[in-house]
Amino acid sequence: MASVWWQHGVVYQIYPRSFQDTDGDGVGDLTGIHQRLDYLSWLGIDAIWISPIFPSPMADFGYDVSDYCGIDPLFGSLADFDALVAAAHARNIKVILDFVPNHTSDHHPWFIKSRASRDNPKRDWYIWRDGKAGGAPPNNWVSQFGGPAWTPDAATGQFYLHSFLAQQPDLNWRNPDVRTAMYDALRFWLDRGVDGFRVDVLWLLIKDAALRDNPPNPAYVPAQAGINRFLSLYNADQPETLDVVAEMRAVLDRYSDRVLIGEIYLPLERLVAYYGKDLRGAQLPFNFQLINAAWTAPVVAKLVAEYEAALPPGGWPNWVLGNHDQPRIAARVGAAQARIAAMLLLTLRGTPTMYYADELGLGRVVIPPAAVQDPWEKNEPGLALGRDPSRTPMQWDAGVNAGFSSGPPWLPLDTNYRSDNVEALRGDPASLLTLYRHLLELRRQHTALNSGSFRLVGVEGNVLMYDRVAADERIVVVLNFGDSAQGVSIAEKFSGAAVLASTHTPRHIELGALTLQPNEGLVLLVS
Ligand code: TEU
Repeated sequence: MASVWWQHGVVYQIYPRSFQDTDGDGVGDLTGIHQRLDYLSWLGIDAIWISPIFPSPMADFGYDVSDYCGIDPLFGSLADFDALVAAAHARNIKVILDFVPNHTSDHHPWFIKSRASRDNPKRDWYIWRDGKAGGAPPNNWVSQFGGPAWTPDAATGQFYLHSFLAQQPDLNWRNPDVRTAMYDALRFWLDRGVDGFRVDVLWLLIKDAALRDNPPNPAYVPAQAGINRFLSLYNADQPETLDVVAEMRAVLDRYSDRVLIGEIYLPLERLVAYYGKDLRGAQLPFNFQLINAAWTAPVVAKLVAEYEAALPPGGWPNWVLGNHDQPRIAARVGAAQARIAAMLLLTLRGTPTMYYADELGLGRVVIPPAAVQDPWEKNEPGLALGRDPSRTPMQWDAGVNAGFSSGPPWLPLDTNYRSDNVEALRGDPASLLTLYRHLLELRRQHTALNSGSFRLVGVEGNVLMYDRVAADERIVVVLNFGDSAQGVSIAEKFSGAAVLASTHTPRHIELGALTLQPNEGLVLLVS
């Protein structure tokens, strides 16, 4: 393998509250992740990205950080963290942390000082402005979680900006002292052996210097989240943001083999700018296109081709099917197509990121109103914006609380956990888990899959075909996005092909003719 680990490897996202609890409080912890490393080795992933584990009041479940250089006692201690990193590295698993630079918690000592007085040295670390006459906020910006992005603070009579909850005040990234402090935090973890960072809302860090009003969004309808009322012209994706990304990258580049991943929800042409000038930006600006795409072969073919074409020279692609903010893939496309999605994710060119429990086929877990946790759901109820249905506990076995915790879990388990759990599915040759593990193994074994070229072979009806080629091997992937059988006319090209993987019962290819069964996908070794 010519490429580096974050190129040929596979990232697995762990939502730590929901992976494995070891102290019975119903919330997962670092020791739990440590104890489950053997599962991750068995599965065959290369790196774990752990959602935030830092001290936090948990208003947004860790995305409100009150100390960038510690571990919240809910998850364990720094000693537990060091032990986890050592144990992961011993198994050749890299550890990626979640860095949340856009905002802190309102409990962070920096913000407590900043709000204390207008002349406090930390005042300018956050974004404070006078309201308009009559007490209106400084501008029309909306919080991602509903309501105005400004909250008045009685102590000093000004408003502070928060792109998310009022408990998540935005840092002022135009202030050089903020940058220095945040880069120090990165080094704190890099020195402890962390292999990289997934950076939260990277495209939001810098705001328009004049804080101008956003223009209304002509396409907005009231059934949408309030954030969609305006176009994010002045509160997002400002040109100076790319300077910050380059600076973060420079911090990582003082260490060997580290990766900078950016969470960026932007249209393709803007997303690829985050690779940076001369590729000195994020190595992996998260590519979320599969998350909102209509699930058909023509649509997916088009978006893959456009993405490949838009990449800067040398820019390494990546693919994401889901995360802790999105409906799960099986909820979006159904159980049969979740197998196609797995095959797609693990055979496209570029680094795949898996989301925990997607390999078990978890769907949308029903959360009774009284059990709702997500602050977004609480702020904007009734719009189905809640993220709890994708954050439920990992299902390890058919025992008490699915083996997740000895105590009541913080979110309910899926009712299917007695059958759909790791212990039951790992022994079943037809399970999605078995398919994931097999595809991960193939990806590791075949240079064509982990580092080879990509070419769109064609689309026929609802079947997508592409190939991956390395020096001495050609692998063809054929995916039926539909639920009816379909013949594929280019089958003669597959003569002599060996089936490396199938979503269905292992089968061989008839010479000169190939009819895909409904929802069937095949990975073929052609030569
Ligand atoms: O999410 C960023 C974010 O903007 C999401 O809310 C996203 O826009 C939405 O889910 C798209 O449908 C990050 C974290 O991933 C999220 O969990 C945090 O709540 C948020 O930032 C604030 O830190």
